[in-house]
Amino acid sequence: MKKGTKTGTGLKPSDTIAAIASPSGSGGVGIIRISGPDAVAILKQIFVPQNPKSKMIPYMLRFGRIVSHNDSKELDEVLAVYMPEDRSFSGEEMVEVYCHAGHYALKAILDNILELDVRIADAGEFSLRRFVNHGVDISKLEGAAEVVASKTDLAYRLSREHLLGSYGEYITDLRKQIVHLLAELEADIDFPDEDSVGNIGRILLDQRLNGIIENLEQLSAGYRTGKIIQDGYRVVLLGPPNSGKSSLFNRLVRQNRALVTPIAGTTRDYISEWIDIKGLPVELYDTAGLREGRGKVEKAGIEATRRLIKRADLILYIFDLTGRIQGLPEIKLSRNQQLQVVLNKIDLLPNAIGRIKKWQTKLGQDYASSVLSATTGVGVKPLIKTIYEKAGVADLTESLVVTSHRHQTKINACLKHLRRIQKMTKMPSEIVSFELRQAADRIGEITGAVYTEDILDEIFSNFCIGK
Ligand SMILES: Nc1nc2c(ncn2[C@@H]2O[C@H](COP(=O)(O)OP(=O)(O)OP(=O)(O)O)[C@@H](O)[C@H]2O)c(=O)[nH]1
Ligand SMILES: [Mg+2]
Repeated sequence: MKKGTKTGTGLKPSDTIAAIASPSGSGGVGIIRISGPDAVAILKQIFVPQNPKSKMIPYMLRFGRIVSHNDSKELDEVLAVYMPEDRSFSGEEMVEVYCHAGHYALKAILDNILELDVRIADAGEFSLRRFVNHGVDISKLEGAAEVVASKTDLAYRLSREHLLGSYGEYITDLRKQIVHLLAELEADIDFPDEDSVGNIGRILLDQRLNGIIENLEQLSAGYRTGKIIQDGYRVVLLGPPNSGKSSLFNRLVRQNRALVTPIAGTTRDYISEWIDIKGLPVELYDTAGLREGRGKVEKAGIEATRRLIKRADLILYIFDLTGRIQGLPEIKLSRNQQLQVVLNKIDLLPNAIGRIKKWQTKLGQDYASSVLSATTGVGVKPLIKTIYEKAGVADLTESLVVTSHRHQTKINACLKHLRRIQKMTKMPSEIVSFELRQAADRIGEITGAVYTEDILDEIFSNFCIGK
């Protein structure tokens, strides 16, 4: 396993790679990217400019045809551009070809390129090369991937912050503080003295440490919110047959997405849709519930519901207010999961106070209930507010937020080492040094100030192909 620092890595690639960079499906324009020392040479073999006298000038688009390299058969009309290594995304010679977006046009051109001395790019390989050649902060590159994946405006704004680098700068600064502490400590490590801890002194060490730990703890605490904003808050609808799960689902997603019929057992397979509650991305699931299933299809549907329950953040358990008053079935909730009871069909019982009370008595104090009508929409707004409150997302307007599980793991690992020093008042200087170095390395792995090949693989393999 190679270890490296930002400059002078042994990772510099020497081959040329290509990939389709535009998303699959239909659209206006498809993009093919080529990066590496032979990018221009490859283009020359397959591109015939409209104007034969036109020259290859960096960043100037040229119109022409892509032809098959072996029989000169025309594959598409395209625009092509060349970017020199000092001014390209990957930090290598790069070419982009803008062709018609259809899958077959793109594939024909790419196949044609891959028959030359070019390899298909791995996921995230253009970004990896950018990191290796330009030393760009990894958290920025991950921010770019988050921008693409953003599900609401708020998620987009957060990921932009990561992309623009203020988050990475903050992390870099925290690491600098640790490294600085380490340097001061090691200046005098040849004269170990248990009480003074190098030439810093225990009191000063503790003071500095506490400050860093506090900042890291704040970052770590924001992760729950960051994760929800990035990945979404998962809400699963459960309840007896015919209680109105699908009706409520349709009401919340504002379209007739799920089948609704008076027949019990209408929904078998679950469906899901995204909704946006004040920037909170909610992934809502309509399910078959947990009824005793008869038949293979029913059973499979209920099995799927069980799996969904495990992954839910919030369960909305829907009862028909007018139906038989019953308790909740046993559902094992983990520490972070919540359950909210919904009493539906209030429109059928306008004066239902007595009946609502009976339901609440049966269900017990633990479960607050929302009373509403999926059909008329009465009481749905307060439910939406409840969902938002249950998600418990902090106000994010100003703080820097951790959205990535990888970063959170590194921050916590860093904290673990720093807390060890904090806890042991009589720690020999060498051990303090060791823990500080570990802490600095872990947090350095967020931005790529410190990395191993394995870490890079893990990070960039999660990126898209062509990114
Ligand atoms: N009056 C009234 N009827 C409702 C309401 N919600 C649902 N219904 C009716 O109740 C019946 C069942 O509704 P669904 O939404 O299909 O119920 P479900 O829980 O998805 O049912 P399954 O998928 O079969 O488990 C349909 O006839 C709906 O029109 C409501 O708020 N008021
Ligand atoms: Mg249903």
